[in-house]
Amino acid sequence: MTAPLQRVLDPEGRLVGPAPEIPREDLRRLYRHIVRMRVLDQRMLSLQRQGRVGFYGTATGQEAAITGSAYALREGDWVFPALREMGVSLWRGTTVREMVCQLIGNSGDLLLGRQMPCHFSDRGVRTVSWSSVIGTQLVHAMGAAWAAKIRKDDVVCAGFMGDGASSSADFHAAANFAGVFRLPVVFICQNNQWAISVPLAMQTAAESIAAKAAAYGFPGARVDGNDLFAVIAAVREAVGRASSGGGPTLVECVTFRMGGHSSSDDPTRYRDPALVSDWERQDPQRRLRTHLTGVGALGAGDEERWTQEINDEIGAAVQEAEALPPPPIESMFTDVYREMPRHLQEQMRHAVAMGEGRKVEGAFPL
Ligand SMILES: Cc1ncc(C[n+]2csc(CCOP(=O)(O)OP(=O)(O)O)c2C)c(N)n1
Ligand SMILES: [Mg+2]
Repeated sequence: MTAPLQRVLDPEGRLVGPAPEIPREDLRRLYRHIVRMRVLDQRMLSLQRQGRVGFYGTATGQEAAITGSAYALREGDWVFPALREMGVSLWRGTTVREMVCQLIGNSGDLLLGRQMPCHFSDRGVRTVSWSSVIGTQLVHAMGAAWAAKIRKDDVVCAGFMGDGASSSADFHAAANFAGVFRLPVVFICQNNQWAISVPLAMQTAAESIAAKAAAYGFPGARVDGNDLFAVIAAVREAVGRASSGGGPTLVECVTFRMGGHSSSDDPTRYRDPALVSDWERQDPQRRLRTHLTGVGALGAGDEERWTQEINDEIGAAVQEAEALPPPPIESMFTDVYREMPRHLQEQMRHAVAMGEGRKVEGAFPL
């Protein structure tokens, strides 16, 4: 049987279940974060269209799932993201400037220009580097959770994935091990209905993604991913279970990717616009705004003021980031080995000289 969809805030912004405990000031911060993510997406996609960054993947429509998960995790927990979770790093304190530098891949980039744009991570806020290869981060999350368990650290690892990733072999390996060893891991699936052009119905014959947890012997929750409160409640419960030795949970956040898969995609070629309009009515931002306005947590002018502040923040970040030079050529070689092997030292010498337009005697060492 399909797990019921857990919902606290309906699409009209009415409470239809018990709301998780959230201080009023946090409610305002959470809403502001959703606004920040959305504005950032628009601004970064526009930079991409102008050729100022190479690639971008928006999370528009999925902000509640991302923000709610970030809020429910504890500061010391580790995050293993996929493409759409830059908002988790931002919630934890990564700056917009650092993010823009990563998109450009310049000398201000924490990742030294080594990752594709949007393939973001920041050790300072415990988000771990990931690869484009779908699902691999889940095995990493499971492995880190295993280490935490062995070391008796009270750390929960959150492995994020899309609906497409739930079909990967790595999902199976991670979930299976996590179940057998009762590891402190939470698998969070942002089921946005599409894996590029492949719709959910072509992705799996399972009744839901949450249902897959049963096969691995741990609970699966299926929540309305456009409902911030439902996401917070489910991820909180999962983090509590993991932290108290109860093992893993799979949380499926049912949501929708409002834009293309990435800046390289044109979803109008495979997706009915009526479906997009349907999901517009479920918009996570609007429903939270309606609710918060109704309970007096959001005042007249708050959103406008925040949008202005966020736009100013992004404008300044882009200006500062675009003024930075590329990473130094040496950074292709450094920060890989503790002691750089001799042939790499030689290659570095050649590369630096070539960058300066100098000739170096001798053959390029391979
Ligand atoms: C193993 C592997 N197969 C295929 C791809 C190509 N690819 C990149 S993103 C993507 C779809 C991912 O969909 P989903 O997991 O639902 O995440 P979403 O992009 O919707 O957030 C695919 C198939 C890949 N990166 N890795
Ligand atoms: Mg998807």
